[in-house]
Amino acid sequence: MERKLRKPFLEALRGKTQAVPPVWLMRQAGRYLPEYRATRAKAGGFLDLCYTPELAIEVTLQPLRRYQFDAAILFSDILVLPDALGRKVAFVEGEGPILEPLVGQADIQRMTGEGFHERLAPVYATLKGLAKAIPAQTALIGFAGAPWTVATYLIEGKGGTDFANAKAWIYGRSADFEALIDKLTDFTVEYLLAQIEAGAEAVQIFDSWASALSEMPFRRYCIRPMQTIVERLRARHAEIPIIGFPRACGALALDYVAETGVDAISLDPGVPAAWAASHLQPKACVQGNLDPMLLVAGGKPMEREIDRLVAELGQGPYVFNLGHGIVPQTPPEHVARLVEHLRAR
Ligand code: 1CP
Repeated sequence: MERKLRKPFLEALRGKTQAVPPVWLMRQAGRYLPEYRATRAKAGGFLDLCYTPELAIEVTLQPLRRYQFDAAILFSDILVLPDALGRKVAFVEGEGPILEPLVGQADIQRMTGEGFHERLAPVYATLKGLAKAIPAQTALIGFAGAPWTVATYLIEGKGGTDFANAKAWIYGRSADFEALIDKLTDFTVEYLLAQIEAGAEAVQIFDSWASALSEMPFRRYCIRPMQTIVERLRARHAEIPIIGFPRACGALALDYVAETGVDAISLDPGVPAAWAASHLQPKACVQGNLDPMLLVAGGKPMEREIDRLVAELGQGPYVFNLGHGIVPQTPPEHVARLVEHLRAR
């Protein structure tokens, strides 16, 4: 208990303002680090990297050796969940993930969850190893994709599209879509509970494609499943803080925070800091939201923006982060500068 209470990242998530904002960065392990690229090459496929605890532990620890981050995030991917549900998932170098698209109800029924935890056992083993390996002040984050975002990959077969097929399900085959979301919600809860039992001290749920939904489907397929996830995790592990990342959902962030009951909301770069401070921070810790491209640029423009964000958000519970993941062309020394600048203020 004492060990947990002293971690600044967990304290901030629990609503306690920290003198220096705790910091970690989405995709802090990844292709911008030469040591990641070397381990990745050794692993063979990307999924092999996720499912080999020794290597997944190694790449999780790589950024912690370079930078004083307050949290480590499990190295894995949101798409191990569909993989563990028996869908074909492939990661093509330089192209991102490719899945065999779901066609209909029969495909949904085939996702029975048989062998689910067995397939994910290496992920739990990674968390157990990390819980022992990370520094005492560092918190361990587990994560999953939100049902809507995972559903888009299942239906479209890839990310970042116009989501025409997923929306055709929403608007034309809502019973099928609902069944899919319910199933993903159930397994996401199962998966996160197992991560917590393996040592995750906080969890983040990534709804990266929340940006694609208009108001009513956002309420039904982003807010509602997240309410269920929060409720069920809290029922078993009330002490574990939950971070939601409904990326680029605009003013709907207000209802997302109020209705899901998340402990923290991770903000994309489009959210005005002063608005977040007055409208979101009274209800939840906020995390974010430096533009990842400013981290690529570095120098004074980056430092000024760090100062501005901390001035606006640092008066309340706040975790410093990017508004989205680190991009591969980021110079590692800019990350070092970010952390130094934040701590030297
Ligand atoms: O070639 C490579 O090495 C693969 C690049 C890569 C990496 C490093 C992928 C493929 N996934 C990851 C790791 C990853 N993914 C983490 C690790 C922990 C860390 O942050 O250090 C996390 C949390 C994720 C989560 C993830 N995967 C999200 C949600 C966050 C976000 O970025 O919006 C999403 C949407 C994915 C899908 C995915 N996996 C990989 C890529 C390149 C993508 C996105 C591609 C797309 O636009 O669809």
